[in-house]
Amino acid sequence: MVQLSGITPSGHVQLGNHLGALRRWAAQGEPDDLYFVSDLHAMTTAHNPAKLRSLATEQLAVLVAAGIEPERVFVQSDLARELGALTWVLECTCSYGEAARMIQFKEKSKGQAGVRLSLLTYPVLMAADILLQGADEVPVGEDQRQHVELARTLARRFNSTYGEVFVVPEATLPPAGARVKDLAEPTRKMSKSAQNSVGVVFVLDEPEQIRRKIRKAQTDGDSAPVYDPENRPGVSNLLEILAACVGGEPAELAEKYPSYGVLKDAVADAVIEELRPVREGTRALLDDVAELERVRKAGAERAIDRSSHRVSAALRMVGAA
Ligand code: AQP
Repeated sequence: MVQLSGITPSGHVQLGNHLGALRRWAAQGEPDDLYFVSDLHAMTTAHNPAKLRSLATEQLAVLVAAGIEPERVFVQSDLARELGALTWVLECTCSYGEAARMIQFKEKSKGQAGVRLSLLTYPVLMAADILLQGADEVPVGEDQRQHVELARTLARRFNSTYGEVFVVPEATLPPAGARVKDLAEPTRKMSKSAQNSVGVVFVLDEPEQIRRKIRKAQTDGDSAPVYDPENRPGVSNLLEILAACVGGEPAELAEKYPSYGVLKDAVADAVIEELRPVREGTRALLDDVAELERVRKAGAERAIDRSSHRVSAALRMVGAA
């Protein structure tokens, strides 16, 4: 079984990415699972090239520092030749209507001027990511399910039209985990590309920054902490973060803390300790340019070795090589 998951360098890695994804990826430890930095997906809307490059490098370092074996990690654009060729073959297997009906495209393009064509076609690139690696399972949230469904359709159509090349992937639900909310707007999820970062804890924030952000977190005004996600999303978010870091149930943890001040200090301590090894490991890797370059090159070579036969076969079967 090969599982494939990605993280997009649309901003600095935040606490939610760590608790909801990276930490689990590192713990899963299945030898064939693959994790990648999807930098090509960060280009479907206006982007800054230098920033994209540095965020992709940073994310690679964060993935490795979070404990994911370097053998299982790669940067998407290092496979640009293979993915470019396969995306084209898959675009020639996909109808315009199938791409245009993607809900994410409709939502993200609505009312926008100068929408990039790549916003329409990026689900086909995503299909290429999946099919190139022969992934059996793609754990995704609800918003990405339709895209994995498209990858399934294209794999089946290709296989039945030209011959068996692709594994037909399945969208799986990631195990229920912490859904971390923005500290300043606790009804929204914490996001690396949030307009306002006061409520976002980044993995590379210094301990004092983390403490400051948590002290300022919105806590719904009542005097004692109670776990009630519906009516008290701010304090409930803090309790969920604490539970994700130290274990236990949020409702039980609430009883241990008589005031918001004490709770916030405990959450800050827990988050600082949770992120410390990732922050220190990332910084060390970013300082060791040669080592990071070696990890990146080795990851790319392995990912290409494992998968390039599928592009060659697909091109041959469509009559293009
Ligand atoms: N707040 C969150 N709580 C729990 N898990 C989260 N993830 C993201 N935010 C939270 C998980 O992180 C993984 C990688 O995310 P992604 O790069 O694919 O994009 P995303 O889900 O859209 O993450 P962001 O940080 O919100 O990015 P932007 O701002 O670009 O939209 C995924 O497994 C995701 O579930």
